[in-house]
Amino acid sequence: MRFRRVGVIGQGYIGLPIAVLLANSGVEVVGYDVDRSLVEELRKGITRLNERDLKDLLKKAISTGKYRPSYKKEDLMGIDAAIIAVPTPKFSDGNPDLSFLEDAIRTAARYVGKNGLIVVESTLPPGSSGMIMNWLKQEERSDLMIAYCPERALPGRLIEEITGNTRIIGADSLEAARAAEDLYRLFIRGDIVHTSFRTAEVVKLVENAYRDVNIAFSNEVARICELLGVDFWEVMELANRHPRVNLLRAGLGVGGPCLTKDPLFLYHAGRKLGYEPLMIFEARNVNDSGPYRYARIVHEVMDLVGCNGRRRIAVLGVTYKEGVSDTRESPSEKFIKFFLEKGYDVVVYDPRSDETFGGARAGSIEEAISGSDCVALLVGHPEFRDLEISRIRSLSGKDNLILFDATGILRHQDKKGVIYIGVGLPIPYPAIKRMEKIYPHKGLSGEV
Ligand code: SAJ
Repeated sequence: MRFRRVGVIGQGYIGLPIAVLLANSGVEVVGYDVDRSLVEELRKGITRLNERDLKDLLKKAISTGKYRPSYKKEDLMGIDAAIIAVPTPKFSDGNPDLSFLEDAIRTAARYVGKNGLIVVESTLPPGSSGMIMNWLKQEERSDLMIAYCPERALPGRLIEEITGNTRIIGADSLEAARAAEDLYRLFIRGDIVHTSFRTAEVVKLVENAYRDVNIAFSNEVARICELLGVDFWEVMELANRHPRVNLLRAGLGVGGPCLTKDPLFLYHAGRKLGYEPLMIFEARNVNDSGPYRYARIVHEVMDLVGCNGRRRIAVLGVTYKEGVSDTRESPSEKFIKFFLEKGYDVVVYDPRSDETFGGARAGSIEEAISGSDCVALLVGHPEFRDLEISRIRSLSGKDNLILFDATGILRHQDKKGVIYIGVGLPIPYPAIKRMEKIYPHKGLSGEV
């Protein structure tokens, strides 16, 4: 199938890169989004996403006139295909809320030309294809072809991964599969593999659930190491020398819009059909409980050290992982809120984001640390890689500074003059070990 004009619905993390890549391949692209201010920025060549090469690709696509951002649905008129990249559904009352998706599908159905194609990139709960077919029927568009090509790109490496990764095309007709492949071949060089719509739904969810479960395993091993007085990071390094072992990094928790939600789609799908997927659920619980666990340990150590008066904690890093500016579902949020609720002064510094989750924003790392009783390094941004414990200590001006390191970055340095608490490292006070019995982990409920 030949594509002259394509609509990309949703101009966020996935929709925007795809729209500009397609436009630069010579196709006329309408990038539709409901967010008017976002569209106005895009028209000026400005993007909020800090992704390598994206800015240049956007500028080029605008200058050639092939890419047209719009908040008006009518601008989608005359498209041969629509790619849907709206936010993944959220849960409400244990069921996925598909309203964004429904709106996008109905919009596409009104503007895609006869016998055209709709491709969904957004993550779907298993069994969505039936619902999509139904919406198309209601719109009297049973002529349209439909395919599911779940995105697999890693934020921080979006362009590289969108163009290079293997793509799965899920479609229940050969025609739709071929049309989707023709469209995707215009901007990707990775392999393309065909399967059924439902298999593609499951594959997407399995990928993120797999990662979540694996990280939960590392987080659990790290907690055991803390109590056994063993260094998790050394255990990880040594175990990973086994040819068939690959432990992921432990940390404060797991964040971002994908791993925090996708495993639950899989969990609910199993549960609805009468099987309770315990491991997937417990992995979510372990990862979700991290911020509370470590906040409690830090708080308890503060009590033991006897920090009197109003306490001040400096939080370094609020994004959901290192090297990005995205703070969605960041574990830092729960950590910060714990201390705000306990009445601490929380001062936040992140070189990549202005978000503070209710804390006060510091303009520099020095300003954040100065006068703090505790410094919590939560995210391993490249900008924090050269931090030195001795400098942190002198900037704080405190004799008994508590230094919490969720990243493992500082673990090899001399800890003189600070009380160092690190994820996966022996817990410094015997009393803290008793906490394990007092507070078993509670994650998804958000209870402390
Ligand atoms: N994390 C760890 N330890 C690790 C790696 C990550 O604790 O060893 C944490 C991160 O700090 C972060 C969370 O996990 O809080 C998620 O980060 P990530 O880099 O693992 O993944 P995302 O959420 O940025 O992107 C994932 C990717 N999925 C997989 O790798 C299976 C990406 O390919 C998907 O396209 C994306 O989800 C998505 O949109 O679904």
